[in-house]
Amino acid sequence: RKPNVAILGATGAVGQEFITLFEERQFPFAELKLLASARSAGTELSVCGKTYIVEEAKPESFEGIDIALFAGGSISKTLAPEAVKRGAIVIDNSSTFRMDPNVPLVVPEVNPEDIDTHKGIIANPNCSTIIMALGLKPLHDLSPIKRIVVSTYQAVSGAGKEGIDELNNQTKAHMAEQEMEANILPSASLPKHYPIAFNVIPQIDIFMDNDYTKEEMKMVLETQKILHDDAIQVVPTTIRIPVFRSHSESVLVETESPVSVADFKAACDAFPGLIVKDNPKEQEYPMPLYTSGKDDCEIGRIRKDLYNDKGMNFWIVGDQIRKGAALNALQIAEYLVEKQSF
Ligand code: 2RA
Repeated sequence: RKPNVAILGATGAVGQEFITLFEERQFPFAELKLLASARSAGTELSVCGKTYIVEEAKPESFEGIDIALFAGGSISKTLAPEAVKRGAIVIDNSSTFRMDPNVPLVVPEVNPEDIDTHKGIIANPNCSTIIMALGLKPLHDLSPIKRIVVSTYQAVSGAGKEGIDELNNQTKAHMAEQEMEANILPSASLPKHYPIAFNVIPQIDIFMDNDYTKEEMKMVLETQKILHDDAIQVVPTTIRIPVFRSHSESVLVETESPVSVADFKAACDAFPGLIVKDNPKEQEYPMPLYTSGKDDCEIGRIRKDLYNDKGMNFWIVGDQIRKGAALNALQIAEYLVEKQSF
């Protein structure tokens, strides 16, 4: 049987990506409901050649729905329990339920077995965590990971359509020798904003009491949950750069015992969703311009720590709207459909 599906947040960046992926992957569905806030209700969207009218999301919208894909945002908190109450399985891209012990947090290539433990809600990890997890898992399988030091280079589309508009507008203003206006980054909710065009901002989301940002602490806690090991040390620095799409990450990992570059590369090669692009002689390495719009993440610059034989260094890049959000969620839905478990 094919599921009845709802997409909540259908008009946003992640929602639009769900629609593109439905078409590309020929995701099987019986009925489809496109939902959004009252502001976007009435918008017409075409999915797989059929026109749908976006409806305002209400608790009753989930009546008869088997799988509900939530694109993200604070609305998940109220509507996810309502959808579950009505029999839907919610795959949620917001951060609301990620650390709830009753909610599995899943990257399908890494911990698909956790999907089966769900009690109605399955959480999609944060984009930077998902992309890093794809590089970590093949290494973790060769020797357990003890410690990670990661710096991210995150695209403006991680901050939504407003982030994209801001980089565009600031670039145009700068080229026209006009003042750049900044209202969104580093975080729209904060009083102070900086231009991202021709700049780098070492803050993503708000600061926590320990002076790490919320985005950084997501990388710590979510990585530990996905890899089922709270003892893994993660030391992150998350940075916004003036790139439209695809996050990049420089990752230094210490494992329990030494792993050779050849073994790690072979494991990455065999790992689903990961492409090894690593040929220094030919200047081949992953770059965000070339991973955008693609399903797979790319890993390169693989080399040993210069001073520690248990240390492995790599650079990983992935489309954060696709694998970092919509695709990851849809892969979870595909798992449920394949198992007819909805
Ligand atoms: C960002 N990680 O890039 C966020 C989006 N979830 O801002």
